[in-house]
Amino acid sequence: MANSVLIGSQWGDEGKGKVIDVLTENADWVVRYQGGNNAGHTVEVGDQKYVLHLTPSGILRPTAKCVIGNGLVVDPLGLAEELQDLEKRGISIDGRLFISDRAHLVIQYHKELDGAKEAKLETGKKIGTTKRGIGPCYSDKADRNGLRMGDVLENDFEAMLRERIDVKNSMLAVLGAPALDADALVAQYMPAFEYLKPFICDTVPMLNEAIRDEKQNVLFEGAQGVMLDIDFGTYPFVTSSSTGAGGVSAGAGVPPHSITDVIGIVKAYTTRVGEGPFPTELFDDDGMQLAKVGNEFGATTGRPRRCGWFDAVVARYSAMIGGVDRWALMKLDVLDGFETIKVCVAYDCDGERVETVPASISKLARCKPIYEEFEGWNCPTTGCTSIDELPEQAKKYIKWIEGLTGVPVSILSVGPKRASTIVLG
Ligand code: 2SA
Ligand code: MG
Repeated sequence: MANSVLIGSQWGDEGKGKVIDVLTENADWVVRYQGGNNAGHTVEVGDQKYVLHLTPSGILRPTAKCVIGNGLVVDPLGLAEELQDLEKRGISIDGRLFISDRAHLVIQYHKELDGAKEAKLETGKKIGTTKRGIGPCYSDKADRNGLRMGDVLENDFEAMLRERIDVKNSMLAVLGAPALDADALVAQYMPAFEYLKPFICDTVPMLNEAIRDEKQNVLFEGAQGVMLDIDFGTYPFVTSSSTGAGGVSAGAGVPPHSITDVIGIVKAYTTRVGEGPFPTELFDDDGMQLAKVGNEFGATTGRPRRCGWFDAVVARYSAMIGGVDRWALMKLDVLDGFETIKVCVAYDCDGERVETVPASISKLARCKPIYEEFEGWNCPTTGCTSIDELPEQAKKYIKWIEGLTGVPVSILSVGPKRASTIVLG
């Protein structure tokens, strides 16, 4: 039995919710291991649409157990609201959802600091964060003064919280932002903590038991993408967690060799929200067409996404770091109407051919894509439910992507519905 991980292999928003939904069919456990509610995974089940920010997507499969791992930063207000909403919609969570006592808490001051820091940065330096307090919360974790889920179970938790609010108010003052009212915050947060308490536990032993059990499948659900990874992404225009396969071990407390299957998820083109270099970004009609047909607006913030052609340099880089075994190739149908499709096969940087993603963002910003062109299929693929039904050119495009990246395509998506996801093996 497999322990799989699904990792975003571009800049996030590749359609993880949809693939997770297919993969969870056989999963006994679904585990988030990094990030927070800067993620937004959209899953459509029948005529119902769910956008999950912190809850693993497996919650929509009644037999799957779900873990919010230690590597996450959890906004308790957001999580309580999300879970209550699921309960209202008839999804049972009791005995199925486990929140790591080691996961860190995002409190209002993190969100305020996120916003205030961004506001201070001049244009061109702004990260374009989701303002969910992600960076400031991970900073506190690294700085060893964060609050963790397990603290909520302690008798002196309220005092701990008040002390932190005090300290953060002085930081907000330095940034010229108004102080927070501790009484109001405590009153606002305590009901959420009470609601979440029964779900908080030590998730590490239970997960290790599950991964050792040959009869159980564990699926790790990545958020964001490798190009937003704190180490390997386009730093500093990144999120603050390890978004790749390497994040699983640290973010869930399981051994690295327990992962037996790495699935990288990519769109048939590329998108990015927020700031930072993006070599294949398009500013022309083709870019508009990708945005429009692909409905490229963020699930979390509603922001329009920047669009461009598929970047094989990025895909190869992600595959190399994560050890990607197979691709989930998403939104192929968005390319249906293009006469000509382009793919970036390498970069030209100051006259030199570059085959991998450089660490320096100023170098990456100078990288011009070297494109190869491909004749489009110019007909709808949306109704296709098997690879055989695809137009010949679309099949060739898939083979071409496989050749350029060295990784086989094993899941293909040609539309938003469950039936439009084709599993190739
Ligand atoms: P933050 O808020 O500190 O994490 O922002 C830092 C940068 O990271 C970008 N960012 C994202 N970009 C794309 N998708 C994101 N989340 C997906 C969603 C979820 C997914 O649909 O919302 O695909 O797993 C995401 N989260 C953060 C952000 O724009 C900043 O550039
Ligand atoms: Mg998304």
